[in-house]
Amino acid sequence: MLLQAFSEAEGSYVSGQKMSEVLGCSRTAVWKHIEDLRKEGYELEAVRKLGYKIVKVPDKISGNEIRLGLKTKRLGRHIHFEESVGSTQKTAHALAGSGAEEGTIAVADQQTEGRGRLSRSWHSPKGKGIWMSTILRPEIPLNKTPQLTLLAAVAIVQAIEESTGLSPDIKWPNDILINGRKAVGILTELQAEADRVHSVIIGTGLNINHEKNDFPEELHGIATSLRMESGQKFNRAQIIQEILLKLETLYDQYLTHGFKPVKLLWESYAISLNRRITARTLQGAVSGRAIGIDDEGVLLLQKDNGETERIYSADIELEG
Ligand code: BT5
Repeated sequence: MLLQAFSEAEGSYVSGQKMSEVLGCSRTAVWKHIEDLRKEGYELEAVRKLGYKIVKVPDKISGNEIRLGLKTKRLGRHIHFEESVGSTQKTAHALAGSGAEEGTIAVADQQTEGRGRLSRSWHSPKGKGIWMSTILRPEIPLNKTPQLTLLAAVAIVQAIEESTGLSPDIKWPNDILINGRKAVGILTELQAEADRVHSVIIGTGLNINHEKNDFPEELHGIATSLRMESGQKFNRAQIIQEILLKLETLYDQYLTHGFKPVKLLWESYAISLNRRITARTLQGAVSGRAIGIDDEGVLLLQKDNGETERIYSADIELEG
């Protein structure tokens, strides 16, 4: 409740009077609540006659920290947080199935069975990253849903740029790389009937405060974190807020203006375009030049014989 008052104050001071009203206690009892916040890791500044203001939020994501200062209208307004969970995708599927509102997020401090595409696993250690699934309910045909993976990738890149000054690249369809190593994976899953999308669940795994040895041996050389790339630690809740804000802005734009503006942004961040690549699909490997994505988000690969192949789903290897 007290945090709600700080959130509404949008970074300015909350007076003792206001706090005692919100908490329904005497002004002298307010300090006890302030002490509780300090014990939880909040740093507060007190100024006579003005009251208190939060100057530092602890690196926790239990819901309150995400809400405090969140600037979105819909996304992240309902937060389902768990310390440890199998997979936030699973939680979000259950929430979506029982009617959760658009914008609901499932987030955890740790995942024990984090997953990637094709049942691959996603390493999600405690307290190091963002393991989050966002429920969207767009009224779009099924074949357009891959566009949302690309949209999410753009939003996350923008949020990383804004929060850290780093310059990530997107590798089609769902990897975000920094200096060639993977910092983010996106997993988009659907609840749909033949002709109707009930929900799109966008899973985001973002490595933030890992040091090299926080990754298992097999990921050394492949994976990286924002900390490893910048030498700085980051507040995860603030990055979640930034992701949700960018995601909401782009998503609203997408719902009114379609995929075109997202596509242009996506292309500006893509490192997999205009290069020779090998796409490994379930049907086998195809090599050629990645010449673009079409209006549905499908990758267009020009083979050596000049034919263009449409790639719907694959792992991409960049050559040269
Ligand atoms: C992905 O799959 O990149 C999608 C990952 C999505 C994870 C989020 S976390 C929140 C939500 N809940 C879930 O359970 N999942 C989502 P894919 O393109 O298949 O890549 C998986 C591959 O990335 C693995 O086989 C490893 O090689 C590598 N990998 C695993 N963990 C990683 C990590 N933390 N950082 C970088 N690479 C990793």
